Amino acid sequence: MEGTIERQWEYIYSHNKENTKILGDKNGDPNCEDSENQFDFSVMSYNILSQDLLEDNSHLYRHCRQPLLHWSFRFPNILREIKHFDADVLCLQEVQEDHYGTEIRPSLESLGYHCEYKMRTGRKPDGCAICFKQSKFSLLSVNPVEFYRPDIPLLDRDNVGLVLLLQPRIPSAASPAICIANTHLLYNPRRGDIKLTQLAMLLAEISSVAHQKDGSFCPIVMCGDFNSVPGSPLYSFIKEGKLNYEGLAIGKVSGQEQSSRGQRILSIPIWPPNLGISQNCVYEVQQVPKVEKTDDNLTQPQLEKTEVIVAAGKLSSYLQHHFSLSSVYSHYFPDTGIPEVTTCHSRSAVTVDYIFYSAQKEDVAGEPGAEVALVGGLKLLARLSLLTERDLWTVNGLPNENNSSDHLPLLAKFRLDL
Ligand code: KL2
Repeated sequence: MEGTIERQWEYIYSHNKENTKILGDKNGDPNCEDSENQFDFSVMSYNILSQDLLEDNSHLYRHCRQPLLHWSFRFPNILREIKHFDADVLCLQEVQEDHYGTEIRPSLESLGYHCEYKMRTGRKPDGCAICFKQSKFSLLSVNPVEFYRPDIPLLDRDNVGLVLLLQPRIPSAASPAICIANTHLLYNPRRGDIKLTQLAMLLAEISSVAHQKDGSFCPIVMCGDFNSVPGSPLYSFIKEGKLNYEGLAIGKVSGQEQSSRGQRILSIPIWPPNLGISQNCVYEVQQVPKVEKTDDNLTQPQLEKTEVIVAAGKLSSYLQHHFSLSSVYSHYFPDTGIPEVTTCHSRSAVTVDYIFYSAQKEDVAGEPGAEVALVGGLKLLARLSLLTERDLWTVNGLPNENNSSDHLPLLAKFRLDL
């Protein structure tokens, strides 16, 4: 018997008595009640470890007893976990196509989920799925993103993303849509140039999907396995909305590897213009005047709103995006400073999975010029706490008898104030 580890719910917003109803039902979940002026929903991000990749990388799982690695053992465990947590939205990675068709989709549909799936391009038969409770949302649009581009040598990898626009089902009043994005970025620790470009492509798609008629963005949740660690340049770019990558070695981007000896530094710009994505991670529109196309002058309408002031000629080593995104997790346990991990096998134990969200601004609301762009805000109500590497090795690492992936599921509860 390997035992189990309880993961605790952490209530982030429970101090506000006015807005949070009595906490704690039988599962310890905050009591979520939708009303005319609020909509609560939960999101899970979970890399479920495709059987195909498990078998390709079997050296990572030598610590596991063989029978625990069979799909026929793993799937019932994964489904049990999903059922138990009962999230309104599931962002799953490493969903193997045949398992999706024969088992995953039918099982989730019978639990009341509507499922959308985007398979990787190329030979590996896995992909990303977003499933949502049909009782909570209706589907407005499905937007798959392929990061492979036959016309661009840099983009020769088969990773994908999936972006859905969902309409909350609420009793009466109108609610904005919610944009849910899911991705699994390239693993290769040395290829930060590709990872950053894949991220930019996902952000551009989110921009176009979440964009509302009045020029603002609806609330955004961006989940996935980013194959990058907290504090890395890629991670900081997501959170800060800007990155000066001048002189940065491509192997330093994701923080997975320490040494950058003999590595190329990122070229300026990172991706070629024919990708059609600007340095601020939006699709370039054809009708943009030609003057804006010179090397040193990347001025675009969106850039005028930002406060980033850079010397002329250096602008092009800056990446930007328009969302202010927060991370559900803080990546370290506050009392001990010990890192949280989202994946753990015989070669590594780190955080690479995230739930990012556009946070409601309590203090700066209405302050002119404080925002890069107007993005609809979500309140983080609660998260399911992660574990330390040491915790996980007490149950023989991952996968184990009860946790059947080499990743842990991440879980957050959000509130949208209407
Ligand atoms: O890090 V992961 O596991 O998000 O859990 O994403 C990739 C890796 C996934 C898809 O490519 O397969 C795993 N060494 C270790 N892990 C690898 C390797 C490798 N060489 N190649 C792929 N993966």
